[in-house]
Amino acid sequence: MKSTKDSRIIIETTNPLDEAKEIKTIDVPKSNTDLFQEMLFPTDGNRTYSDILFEKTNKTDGANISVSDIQISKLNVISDKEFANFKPTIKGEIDYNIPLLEQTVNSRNFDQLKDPDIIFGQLFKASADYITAIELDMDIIKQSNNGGSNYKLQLREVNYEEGGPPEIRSIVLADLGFSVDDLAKYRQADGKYKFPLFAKVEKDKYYFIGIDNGKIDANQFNYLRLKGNPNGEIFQDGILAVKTKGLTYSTTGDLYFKFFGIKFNEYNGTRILGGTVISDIGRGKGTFKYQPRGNGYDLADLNSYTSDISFDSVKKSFEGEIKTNQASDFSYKFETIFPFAKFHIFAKQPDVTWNQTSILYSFDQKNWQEIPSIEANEILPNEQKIQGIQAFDSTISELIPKNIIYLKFQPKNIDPEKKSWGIGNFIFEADLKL
Ligand SMILES: [Ca+2]
Repeated sequence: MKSTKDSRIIIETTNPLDEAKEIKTIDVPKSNTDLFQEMLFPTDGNRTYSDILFEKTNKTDGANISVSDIQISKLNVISDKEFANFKPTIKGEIDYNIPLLEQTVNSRNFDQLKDPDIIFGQLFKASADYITAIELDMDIIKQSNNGGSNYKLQLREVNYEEGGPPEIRSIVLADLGFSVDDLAKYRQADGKYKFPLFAKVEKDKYYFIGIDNGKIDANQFNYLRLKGNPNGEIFQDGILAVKTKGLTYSTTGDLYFKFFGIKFNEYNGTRILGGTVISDIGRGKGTFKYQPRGNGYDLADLNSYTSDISFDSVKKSFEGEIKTNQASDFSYKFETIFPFAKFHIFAKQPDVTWNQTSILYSFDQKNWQEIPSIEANEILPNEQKIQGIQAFDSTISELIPKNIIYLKFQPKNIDPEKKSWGIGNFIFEADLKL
């Protein structure tokens, strides 16, 4: 929860008979980011409660409070005296805004994008494994009605050895389309433009970030004038590059840029993936629960993925493309901290016309077992009935408790007529021994 002002709320369980039982009254400090709150509480054994009520103790204190991602777990206790021994919940919180590499001199204008069919930008050596955003500095040169067509901000692979000629490759690792009219939403208070662009990269390898104006009618009255440093010697780990008609040319100078990356939560050196909650439920038992959060960075939680894999935040689904002679798969590695002997998978096919999916699990990445699925019927909110949708709802028990499990997702019995495959509403849960 977060609040625009210091405030205080009372939290109660209630039911339709208006019977209420207070869980806790808590102070909610002013905060720009969500603060995690955990409460252990007994219910009244003779009553059934159906709702949780959050209420400000002073309705007129002017604080705007938001509460999100509420979870309730049933605890394995007999008396609330046992609450004293509970371990605090471990949550995977990721900071997506860690400053990485930057070059902040912006004294020179670069006019390359006023010519048609240009890809122009910066080669750089990646300084971390993930990129989440890039900030650029530019002037928008436009005539009144030219706002509609799309530029593309692209992160591409390059062939480059220091000192040699660069080659910007055709493989686009991540891209973001935007029109001149969209730019206002990326504009920062200091006038720079910060674009969200997620990519998993290899540290110490060179990449290209730049803008493709191929869809724009570019000329001296309609272009993006990028800014940077005329002295290319100051930033050593990269150069400016232009690609046109399939050929790459290097040019003197470096852009103004700031890259941002990710920092995962760790617990005793183990990375906790973003959508994870590890909870104590009492008497030596705990639960591990993971589900993608749909915040645009869900690929960061994957252990591996082929370049065609994307996450659709609206459909809450991973999607891959089926192409002849090209692998399409992704995998998770879950480290549960505490051992588990039983786990549960829940998932379903995002679209019944897509190719079905195999989910395999392994504890050593050598022996893989397929997780069974069924074909279910689903009734949509508009009462349309869908038959034969692939669904996973499986519990698997292991004799020897494990701390690490790998899950691999790939298209099942490929039908070459189908272009897409994927998985939606995915949840992984394990019963932990604390
Ligand atoms: Ca340079």
